This record gives sequence, structure tokens and C-alpha cells, in this order.
Amino acid sequence: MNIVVLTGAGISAESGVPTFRGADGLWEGYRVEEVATPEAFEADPLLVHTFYNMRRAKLLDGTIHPNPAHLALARLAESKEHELFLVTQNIDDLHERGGSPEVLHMHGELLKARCVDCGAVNPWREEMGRSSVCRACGHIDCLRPHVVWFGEMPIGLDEIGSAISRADLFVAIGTSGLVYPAAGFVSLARQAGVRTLELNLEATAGSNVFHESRRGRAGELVPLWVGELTGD
Ligand code: BV8
Repeated sequence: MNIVVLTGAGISAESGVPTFRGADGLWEGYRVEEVATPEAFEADPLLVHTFYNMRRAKLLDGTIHPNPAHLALARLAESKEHELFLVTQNIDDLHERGGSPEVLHMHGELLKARCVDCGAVNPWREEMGRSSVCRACGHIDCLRPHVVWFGEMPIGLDEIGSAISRADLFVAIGTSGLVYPAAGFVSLARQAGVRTLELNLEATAGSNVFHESRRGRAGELVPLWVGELTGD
């Protein structure tokens, strides 16, 4: 079976990565939509760098590990009977650390830096600020997180659209279905006659669009669902 899986912050919640719209969905009193924008970066680069430096440091502090949901998706990728296209809205590297061989980060990656002068994208695991130096062109005050902000074009939309149109099954895991265009993928799938399944802790904005919606924690639901497909 051709399967497209879209993951969101909910798949990393049990690994200790806070979701966006969890308890209060605020960071230091800011809404993510206010901080994760080009305008915020233009107006207050230090605030935005601090937002990502804190999240990067947390991701790398040794306490965050892939959970059974990440591991189950890696097993699904290895199975011979199925073709998996994994796209994530998350900017953490937990799918990769969980063994998934190919991950499309449609909203970018926290552990990469992009140079606004030369366009180079490089791995970046330390603090980033205005004095950081681009490893490709040597300029300073030119690096930003390689992350898609609100109002910016997500990565890989064409590839995602064609993967969905030729899929047999579209599964959304741990996403609130509030951010577009990712939130619209389920409708795209339904229009293409693709079966749709949602695995999420609670009902979401899109739950009634899915053919089937299962309630529960990703760490439990995903291994069970993958087991149904691979028979293990
Ligand atoms: C674009 C990277 C156009 C940054 C992110 C009005 C109406 C409709 C749309 C818009 C509008 N105004 C503006 C827009 C567009 C906007 C948008 O959709 N805004 C929303 C807020 C209304 N979208 C954009 O701007 C996008 N770009 O549209 O470009 C364009 C066109 C042409 C040319 C140029 C541009 C770009 C959006 C990307 C923004 N970047 N992330 C960063 O991470 O800092 S978005 C960010 O929030 C995440 O990446 C993620 O994608 C998104 C949503 O979060 P979720 O992953 O769903 O997480 P959330 O916390 O919301 O939900 C978690 C879920 O998990 C919950 O349901 C919970 O129940 C569940 N859960 C919790 N624990 C568990 C669990 N489930 C299972 N197990 C558990 N243990």
C-alpha cells in the first residue's frame, strides 16, 4: 500500500517536546504566530533567536528521545509490503533519530541554519545570533533558523501533493489541523479518493473530514496501527 503520513507536534509530546497549542500555547507570553514570522525577526532578531536557541538547546540537552511512535514509523518504512512517504510539520530530528530513513520537513529544521546572503543551509547545533558566521560565505549577521515562518512558503508542497494524489491511505498523527496548507492535506486526499485516518489525543478541527479518527496517545496508537499493517 502507498501510505502518506503527516505528523505534528503531538507525535513528539511524549518525548518531552512541548506542543504549540498545549496548556496555554504561549512562549514567554508570546503566541507562536507572533514570534515565528519574518516580521518579528526583522523587528526583534534577538527575541526570535532566543526563541529558537532555547528550543534547540532543549532538543539537544540529552533528555529528549524518540518515543514508540517514532520507532513504529521507522519500522513501517522498512516493511516491504508498503511504500511510506513521511512528511512532518515538526522541526525536531526525532523521526531521524528514531530510524526513519526519509523525512520531509515541510516547516524546516531546528538543527539547520540558513544564510540570507548566500542561501546556504548548513547543520547548526549551537546558539545562533547576529554575530554567528555563515560557514559558506563567511558573512556575519546573516543567519536565521532554517524554519518556515508564518506567511512563508512551506517546503516540498508539490512533492507532497503528488504523493497524496497517488496514495492508498493518508494518515495524520498528532496535529491540531489548524495550520495551513498542512491542515488541508486531508481534504486533498479525500478529493483524490484516498482513504484517511487520524490518530490524535483529542478531536481536532479536521476530525470530521477523516474517514476514521482514533483517540489516544501517539506512543500507544501508532505502534498498534503499524502492527495492523505489518502483522508484527
Ligand atoms: C503559508 C515552524 C502561504 C516554526 C510552523 C487564516 C486562515 C487560514 C490560514 C491562514 C490564515 N492566516 C494566515 C494563514 C496561513 C498560515 C496559517 O495557517 N495560520 C494559522 C495559524 C491560521 N499558514 C502559513 O503562514 C503557512 N504558510 O500559508 O504560506 C504562502 C503562499 C504563497 C507564497 C508565500 C506564502 C506556514 C505555516 C508554517 C508555520 N511554521 N512551524 C516553528 O516551529 O517555530 S507552524 C507550527 O504549528 C508547527 O510547525 C505546526 O505545523 C503547526 C501546527 O502545530 P501542530 O503540529 O498541529 O501542533 P499543535 O500544538 O497545534 O497540535 C498538537 C496536536 O497533538 C493537538 O491536536 C493535540 O491534541 C495532539 N497531541 C498532544 N499530545 C499528543 C497528541 N496526539 C497524540 N499523542 C499525544 N501524546
